[in-house]
Amino acid sequence: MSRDEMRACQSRRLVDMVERIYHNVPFYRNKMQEIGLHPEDIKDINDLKRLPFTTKQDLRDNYPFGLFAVPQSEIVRVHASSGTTGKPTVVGYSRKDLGTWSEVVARCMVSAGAHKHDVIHIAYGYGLFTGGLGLHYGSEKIGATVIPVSGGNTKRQLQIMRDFGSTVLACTPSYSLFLAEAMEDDGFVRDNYKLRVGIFGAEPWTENMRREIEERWKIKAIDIFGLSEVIGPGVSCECEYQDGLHVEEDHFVPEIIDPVTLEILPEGAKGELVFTTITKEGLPLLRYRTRDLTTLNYAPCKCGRTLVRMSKCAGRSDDMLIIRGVNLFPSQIESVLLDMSETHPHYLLIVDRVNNLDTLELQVEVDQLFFQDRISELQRLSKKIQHNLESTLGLAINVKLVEPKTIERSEGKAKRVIDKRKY
Ligand code: DLL
Repeated sequence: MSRDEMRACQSRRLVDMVERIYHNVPFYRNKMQEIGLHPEDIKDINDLKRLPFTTKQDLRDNYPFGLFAVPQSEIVRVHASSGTTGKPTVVGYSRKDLGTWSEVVARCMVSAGAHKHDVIHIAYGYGLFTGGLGLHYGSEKIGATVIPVSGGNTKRQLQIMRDFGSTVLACTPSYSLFLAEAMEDDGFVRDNYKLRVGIFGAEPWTENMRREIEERWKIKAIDIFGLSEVIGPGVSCECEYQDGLHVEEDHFVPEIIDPVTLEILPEGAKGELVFTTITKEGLPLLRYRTRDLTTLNYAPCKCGRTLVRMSKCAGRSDDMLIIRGVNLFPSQIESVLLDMSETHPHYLLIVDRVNNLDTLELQVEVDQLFFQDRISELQRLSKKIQHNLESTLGLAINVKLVEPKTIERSEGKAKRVIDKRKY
């Protein structure tokens, strides 16, 4: 599509979307009424900037299904990702949304160089996380042979990839390096694999990491981006030129704003990525603040695609961490600790990457009374904290108990996280 055609398509879809959410979602109707905006005021895509923003907090306030725009009977799938505290962020899909999702992921797979003769090994987690099932249906749509391995059990992953002749690997970039290392350690031989492309995302990664993956696996490593709230993986993806991620902008309209002033920034400026979903039925989102930092480039790509490209995401404007592909807010740890009487909410999280796998150590201050107890009691307590954290966050964290008042206090914002990872 030319830019004019794309804007015409976006305009039609935006007008329709605003009409739908105004009438079907009280939250959006109230927000628009507060600023005196009516659906008929939105005439084309240029009016997008007049509409209000939506945030993760809005999803939380309307937990679990309050922002859905169709009756529950029309929702055919639910996924979830981490919220800022105890409650997850819940997303719902109508049947049409699942079709859209398969379509955008299929486009991503094709732009990454995959086709119907490929054997696609999906090692993203299957379940509430959108990675596994998102890549799954998009890969089926292009007619490839899909292997739904899901995460974990590295030896088995390697064996299946080798024996089934997998040609495409889909997982987080750090796990692909972990697999490469395990392959060498376990005496598997690269030449016995048919892998040619990797489709990696769900966490930030650098050009250095790309080079390392490409050298070790002798494959082309492609970046795929997405977030559950917008649809899951498939919001954008690189092509063979690896020069920015093509945004599926006929479904998800991107804007870049200054995260502080909320002003829209000019093309090429780095800022926070905002998405409006113009075709989704289940959970349409108006100007959703992703908190991801990137830039947009509207120049057509060498591959011929005219879709706007976003640069590799280089960070976030909030404190969300991504650990082995799992999103983690420090506030989630805090709420687990606050629920336990033996600990204080004074903690320090140390994140590192050892052999390409993220590691987490949590130092927690224990109540003085408790600290005088026997070692076995302390061990029991640290196991209990570890268990509570794992069952709430879905992440294994190594817990180290420390005496009261040993974690440095700060006069300003408490420093809760030390991230030693070098991407
Ligand atoms: O991570 C969806 C996904 C699955 C994308 C598989 C790609 C592959 P969430 O769990 O909701 O969804 O996490 C979304 O992860 O806001 C970014 O901060 C980060 N993220 C996702 N992809 C990339 C990427 C999935 N390619 C959050 N580069 C987003 C950098 C990424 N960050």
